[in-house]
Amino acid sequence: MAYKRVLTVQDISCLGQCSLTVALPILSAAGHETCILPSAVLSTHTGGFTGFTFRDLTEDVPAITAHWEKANIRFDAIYTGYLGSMEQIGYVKDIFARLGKEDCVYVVDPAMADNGKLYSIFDEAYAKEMATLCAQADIILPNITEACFMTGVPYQEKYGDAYIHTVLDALCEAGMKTIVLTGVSFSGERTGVVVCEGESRSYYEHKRIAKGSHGTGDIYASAFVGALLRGRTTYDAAGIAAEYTLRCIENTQDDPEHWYGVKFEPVLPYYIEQLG
Ligand code: PXL
Repeated sequence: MAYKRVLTVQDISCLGQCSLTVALPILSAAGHETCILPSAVLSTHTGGFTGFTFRDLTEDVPAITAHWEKANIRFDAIYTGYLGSMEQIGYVKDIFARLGKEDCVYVVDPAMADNGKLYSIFDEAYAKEMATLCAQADIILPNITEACFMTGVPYQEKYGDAYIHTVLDALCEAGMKTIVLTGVSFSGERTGVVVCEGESRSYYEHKRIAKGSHGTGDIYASAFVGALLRGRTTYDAAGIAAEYTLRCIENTQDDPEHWYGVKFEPVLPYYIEQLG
């Protein structure tokens, strides 16, 4: 098995089972060397907690990346999630240009919004800037809300096939390459992801659990990148990540005290098994 070195850029939410606290264990479980660049340190994530601390690490990024470049450190994949500031989007573009190996895979999860709303620290200007980063990635993993903020397509809670094609067309027009559009649900019982590679659009559908859960976008993206770097196709990696995320939610849904994230750790053996 090829041993890949992946860099992931996202925040450390000290408590909350999202961003780096899920990316690092999931990518490690997939068998990859996982390097991290923390974009910010928060006491908790921002979804449902009040009074959280937030230390923006933007200032530290240039020195860290300059050190890596000087030490000749390069990555097989660079995968970004929740960033701490607008300025960091520019830094990530620079990291893409300088720190990827020749066949590096660039994956962007534009983690900034859900259910029709931007997360608390972001605004529309950030979303537009994020769209320019997504256009530089090989693969992006937006949910419908993020896709709408990046393209200006009005967000709809209920939709059919035609709406999803409109959203994907708008992303393609904005220069996005391979798109894994998450949380695409045409009925109460089923949900899924659409994998769009040029003209080809394929839907991976699975059981839907009505209750929304924090951090599942990050779990999904991390499991996707882990599977992709194990040589799976985009569509297969999208399916493996979907099944793993579903089981993480199922493993948590009966515990009302665990409202802030999902218990993904006990399900890691299932994920590893799927990777073969
Ligand atoms: O799961 C996305 C995420 C990541 N990081 C922070 C967040 C959120 C979602 O709310 O607040 C800090």
